Amino acid sequence: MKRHDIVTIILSQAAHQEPPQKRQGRAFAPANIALCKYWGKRDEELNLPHTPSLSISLGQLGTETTVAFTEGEADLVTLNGKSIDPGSDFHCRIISFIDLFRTVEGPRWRIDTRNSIPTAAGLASSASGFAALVKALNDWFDWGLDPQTQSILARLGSGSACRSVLDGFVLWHEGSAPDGMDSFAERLDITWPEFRIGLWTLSTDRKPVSSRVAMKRTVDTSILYQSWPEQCRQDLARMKQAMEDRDLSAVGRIAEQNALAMHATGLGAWPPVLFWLPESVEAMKTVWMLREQGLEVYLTMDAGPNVKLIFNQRDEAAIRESVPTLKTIAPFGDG
Ligand code: 2P0
Repeated sequence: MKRHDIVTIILSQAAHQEPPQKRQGRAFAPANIALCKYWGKRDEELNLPHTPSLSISLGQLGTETTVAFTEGEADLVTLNGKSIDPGSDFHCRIISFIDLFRTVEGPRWRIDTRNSIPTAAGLASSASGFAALVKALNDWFDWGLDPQTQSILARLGSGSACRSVLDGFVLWHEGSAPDGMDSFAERLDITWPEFRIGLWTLSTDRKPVSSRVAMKRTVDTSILYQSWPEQCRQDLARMKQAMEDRDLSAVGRIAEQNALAMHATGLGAWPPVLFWLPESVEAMKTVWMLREQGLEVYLTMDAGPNVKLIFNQRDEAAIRESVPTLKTIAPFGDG
């Protein structure tokens, strides 16, 4: 099944199918951090995962996108006010995605994106980027699609983008249907005002291997990947319960073990996949030292060298003493 087939099916159910009546569409989507990770696809074309995953959306931190027609001869994509080179991967990925929603003959489009997070620093900017784009298209064309359906469209741009369509704790159902219509994101009905995520940025350089490539290599060659799907499902069930119980130590421990297991599958691949810098290892040791001193702080890491901390509001000041550069997010607002 091709991405275009899925878009055709979904848009046949949209409230409006005509060209946009509004001058532009605009939307914001938050970045998200997975607490149980998405790592490995059963379908590369549709970004269908081998496992379910669970994330926290980062409130006001994310991507704001505007879409409109342009008078120009060519499509225009801007990022934080600067136009993007049409030969770049970023430009190609966006154009091949918007081509799913338009005909070759029509006017060209202008896509303006603004990120409040460093692009390609392992802080999931492609997730908020594709989620904001789908939400902006839904606004522009007045499709009236519900969040679940928008999450399916966002997934076609980037897997983790399906979780960025929603706020709070978000579960991405792995699904089993070949067309992926049962692989969508859903918000968990849990509010936890004291829950905090800390972004410990160690490098904003572009990563040497993309998540897409790293995931594929891991699935294809890692001697450790076999155990991953089962661990993920168990972690996810325990994590959901721990969230319902507002049990920070359980949530933190499951998230940290899940992240380190994901990175271990990469080390088992060939050629090995390692996203960490020496500074990442130092940061991990700092977190473990703080825990030995009695602080409830846990870590998670994605496809990059940066470390994200999980803690409770009451420990923020103590953690900040050891990590002064930490950027703290209150995903449910200040509790
Ligand atoms: C996650 N990551 O769950 C995991 C953990 C990175 C590590 O989702 O190929 O950019 O576009 O579906 O979504 C990053 O992968 O990959 C990711 P594609 P994506 O957040």
